[in-house]
Amino acid sequence: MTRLRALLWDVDGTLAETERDGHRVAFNQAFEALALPWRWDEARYGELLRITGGRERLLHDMTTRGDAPPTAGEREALARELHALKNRRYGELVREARLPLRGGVRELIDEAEDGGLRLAVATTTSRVNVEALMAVHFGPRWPRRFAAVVCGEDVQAKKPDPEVYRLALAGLGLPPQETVAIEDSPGGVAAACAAEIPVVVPLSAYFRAATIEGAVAIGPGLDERRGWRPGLAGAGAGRVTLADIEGWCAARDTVSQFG
Ligand code: XBP
Ligand code: MG
Repeated sequence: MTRLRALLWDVDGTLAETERDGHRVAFNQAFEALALPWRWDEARYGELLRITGGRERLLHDMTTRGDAPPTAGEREALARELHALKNRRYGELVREARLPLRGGVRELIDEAEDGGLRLAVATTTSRVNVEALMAVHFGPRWPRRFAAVVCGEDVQAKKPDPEVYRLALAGLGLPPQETVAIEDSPGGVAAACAAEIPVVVPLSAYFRAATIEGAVAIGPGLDERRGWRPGLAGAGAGRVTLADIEGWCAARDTVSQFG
């Protein structure tokens, strides 16, 4: 059994419910700030999540609206302005402590560090958003704890492209089989799988009913032992531990779930 040497963390939906309670809310406040009548309710935002990248999401949404600016250049400029406003407001929401870490995240991070594993971030969100969230939850010295931090600006192609994961592996100097990704979305799982990294999926609010291919384990959250596939021994009280994750990854060596 290959020993795990690093945990690779997705951010949005995995570390915290940032999409529903953070980015979506901040996008709507940006629309309001520019006196636009547009609003994204939870259902519409859920549909839009298949477009990764906030600016790309805005541009896509504009193609569906009759009241969007007529030229590509104007739409680009508006998307840039809205995105900057959204990110500023998102940072404020984070600093107002509106976005707690999901259950079991801090415990697993601490356990991994205590066990000598390294940590990385692999996300397609903007770096400024990652920095805001991490500083609030892990303090100003958080970059010392994360050996590689790869964000949306660092890649040519966002998830489901595997580039973000390949860069994180290069930053860590590790082969994929010595790492595991923690992801919440089909696109994120596809990205990690394409980089040959085993993936554990604590489903987030938006993806509870999603079809997810290729993960080594899927369940309701890292703070819950019940409801995981494959199941966990002693599925009573307690959280998902590093030993559970190592077990799932080892089982994947013999029973491929990637086919
Ligand atoms: C999440 C995303 C991002 C965020 C918004 O990716 O797709 O676009 O919704 O962030 P991940 P930006 O789950 O991989 O972190 O507005 O900064 O793009
Ligand atoms: Mg995510």
